Amino acid sequence: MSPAPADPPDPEVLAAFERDSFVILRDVISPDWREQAAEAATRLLASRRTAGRDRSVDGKDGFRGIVAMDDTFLPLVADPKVLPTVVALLGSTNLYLMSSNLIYMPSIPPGAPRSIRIPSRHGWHRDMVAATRDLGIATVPRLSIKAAYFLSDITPDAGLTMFVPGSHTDTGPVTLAPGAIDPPGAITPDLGPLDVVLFENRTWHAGGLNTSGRPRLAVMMQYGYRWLAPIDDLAPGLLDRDDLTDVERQLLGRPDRNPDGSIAHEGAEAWPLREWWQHLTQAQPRF
Ligand SMILES: O=C(O)CCC(=O)C(=O)O
Repeated sequence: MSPAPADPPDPEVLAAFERDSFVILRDVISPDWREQAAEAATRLLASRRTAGRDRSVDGKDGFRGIVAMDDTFLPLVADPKVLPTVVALLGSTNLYLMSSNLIYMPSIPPGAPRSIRIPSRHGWHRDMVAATRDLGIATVPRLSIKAAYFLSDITPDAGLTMFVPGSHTDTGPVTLAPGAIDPPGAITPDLGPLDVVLFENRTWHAGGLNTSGRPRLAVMMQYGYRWLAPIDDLAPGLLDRDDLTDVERQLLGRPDRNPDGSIAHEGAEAWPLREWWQHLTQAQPRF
């Protein structure tokens, strides 16, 4: 199978990301897919499944590794409207999908007791906390890009992910005024239902406060270098499927192995994305 046609990354999108620490890509998903994905998400959440489940306080729920749980999510793996920007921002084709994360955030009525999004537990963070701890907050590099899709109604009170613009180059922790739950300058992106927002591991972000009266459903696809450890459980069954492209199989974690199972050189199995990128950009491979 060939990968879906794609356009080279838009330099203005890349510049906006470098300035703001996040960028919105417009009209990426279709209304039909969005509806199907919301149904698939609701089915998963209603199930008793515990493998990969990620429950938290105040009714937060979700799953890690959803691309292996329902085929509805597979088209996101190598979404042709997203992948070129991800490759350009990470500056490499030696990439894979570290995580596909469904996040269910219940609505909490204004004034109702809650244990998140309070001053002592405001929720602002950078991703890949272990990398930051090991390498230092000022020096940790860009390691991953998250693409966040929202499957439920988007209203100002829906609790979309919030960002501190420009924060990927900050060299210290985020600071909040006493009693505040958001740092100065924090914004909620102006997203439409078919849009996706990209951000990186160093972007300071937090789930907003959902007071909409409806649950908020989000899917976060996290791409990173193939030498980083996966966050989700491995899904070897997906790698053998013949209805996926080689690019998808790379992104789903095909290891550097020869067909006979022997060890191939490091990066060998990143050829699908490398060839795809060369074709897309006509660029000589740097990687
Ligand atoms: O649920 C959200 O909006 C934020 C999720 C988040 O912080 C994360 O994926 O790191």
